[in-house]
Amino acid sequence: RETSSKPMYWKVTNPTLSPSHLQENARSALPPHDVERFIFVVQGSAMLTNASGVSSKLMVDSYTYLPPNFEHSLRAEGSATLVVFERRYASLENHITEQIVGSTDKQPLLETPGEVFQLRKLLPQAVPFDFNIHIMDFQPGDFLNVKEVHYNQHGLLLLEGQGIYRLGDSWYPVQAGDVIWMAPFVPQWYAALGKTRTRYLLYKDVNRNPL
Ligand code: UGY
Ligand code: MN
Repeated sequence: RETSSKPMYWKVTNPTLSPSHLQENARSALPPHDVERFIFVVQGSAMLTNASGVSSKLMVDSYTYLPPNFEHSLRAEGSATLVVFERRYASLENHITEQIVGSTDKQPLLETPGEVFQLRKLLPQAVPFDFNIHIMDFQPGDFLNVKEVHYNQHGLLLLEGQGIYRLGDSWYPVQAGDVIWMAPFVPQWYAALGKTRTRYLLYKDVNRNPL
């Protein structure tokens, strides 16, 4: 099988069209005021240092959540490819979020009533968090049972595999490296094809009144 000899998620950074990567020693700036940040490593590694000088090395498949106004710097040691989500934090009285560093493989599988895909969530399902990142796995032939419609938006990166994404009345063949943005209330459905597992990473806004 093509994936067995290649590093995890290699297809994301070796797509048909040339992707952009962080160069060696590249450094991030801070996000704007009140903006939270989530970083997931797809290729290479990145060194995260906080204001007290504490560093953690983020390897492929690991991630960090950085609360709004959390001072940090991020440096790519070699070339690296990161997925970065940023949004203006929807604050709630008496709630704060804290920095999180984790990796997908350490997150437990969650119940998915009525569905067959495997689900992990990278952030706590707690009220202070105004979004979550889901990692969803489908075996070839698996599909979403529910044709979903919901107020939440999604940002999706296909990490492994291939299949068909239905958005409204359009049907898209998709493969590792492809990205989808789903607006609120867009009917959505996925079926996994091919011979290898599909894994995708999915941003979802949660825990806030959408009105
Ligand atoms: O949680 C979700 O909304 C997820 N099941 N949606 C999706 O995969 N398009
Ligand atoms: Mn959905």
